[in-house]
Amino acid sequence: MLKHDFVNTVLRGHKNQVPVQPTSQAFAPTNIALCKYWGKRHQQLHLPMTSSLSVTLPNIGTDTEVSTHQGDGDQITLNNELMAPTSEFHQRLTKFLDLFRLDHHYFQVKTISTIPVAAGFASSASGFAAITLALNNLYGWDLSRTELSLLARLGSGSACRSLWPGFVEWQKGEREDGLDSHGVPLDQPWPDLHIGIIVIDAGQKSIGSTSAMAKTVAETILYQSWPAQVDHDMAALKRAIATQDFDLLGQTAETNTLAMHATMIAAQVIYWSPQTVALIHKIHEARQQGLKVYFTEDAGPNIKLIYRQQDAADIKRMFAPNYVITPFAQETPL
Ligand code: 2P0
Repeated sequence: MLKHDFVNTVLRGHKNQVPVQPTSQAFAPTNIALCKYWGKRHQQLHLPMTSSLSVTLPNIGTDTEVSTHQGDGDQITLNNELMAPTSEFHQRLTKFLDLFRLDHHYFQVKTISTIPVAAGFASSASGFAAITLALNNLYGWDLSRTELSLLARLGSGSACRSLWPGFVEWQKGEREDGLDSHGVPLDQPWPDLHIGIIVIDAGQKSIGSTSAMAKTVAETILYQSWPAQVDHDMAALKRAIATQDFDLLGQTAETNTLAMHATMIAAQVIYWSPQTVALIHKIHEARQQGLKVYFTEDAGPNIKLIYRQQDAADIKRMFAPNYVITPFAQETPL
């Protein structure tokens, strides 16, 4: 009920009961956090313990088409494959759609992930941002980006950062009802910034991030240090972005990732593989030799390199990233 009340509050004044068009389509990009979201203060409303800060990856995300459906349940396809109602994908999306069944019909949802299947990073951020945008069009709600961010958050916390291009802060908010916990764009471009994704394992992770973060919060006293780490890192990242201080940006993002993994390792959640550790050593050695390269890592073994255009050729030669993204050099179709 809590989630329904939240949705009703956000939709107040926009609440068309019936779709204004038969079908609608939307794209949303994925994002990578430089200061991580790790731990909730409210499970149902996806309210985070701390703020976080990400960069949006233009063109890598989810394309979603949604229409109403007269069958006896939601019909959901992912990359043209019909999802079984028992699948985790179907169940998670249906639970989200339940919040918007204003006239009690079902939905047909066609989802195409433009995230390469082999890239080994989660698509829930772009997925829930895209379905929120598509529903907004379908019902003609005409919501602001902030309101869309609030709704997308209910699908997956990190989705609330995927409504804008560039650097986006998810402000954790203070209110119990969660109406002040949403993305805020920084609007400060960094044209030569590169993200290089190194795929170590593209398979399903051993434990999903939702459970992993709950376990970390519940089971280790090391987590108590996390909010202070984030306060420090958020301030440093904002300073780095404002002054284009690349070393400060890279060092802070890398330290923040290591601190997040330290808290989860203390709770017996270990996403690192031997290749992850070897790669971290290789990055540190390259840096000692003068190459300006840093990394970040999410809830999985894969590594994302952070570097600039001037080092792109050396990075390609030394690390051969599987995917290279220039977040500010490409237009984000939002
Ligand atoms: C992040 N991650 O900031 C962090 C870093 C994973 C590691 O946001 O439970 O899939 O749906 O709110 O959004 C992954 O968490 O979790 C995530 P829920 P979500 O990108």
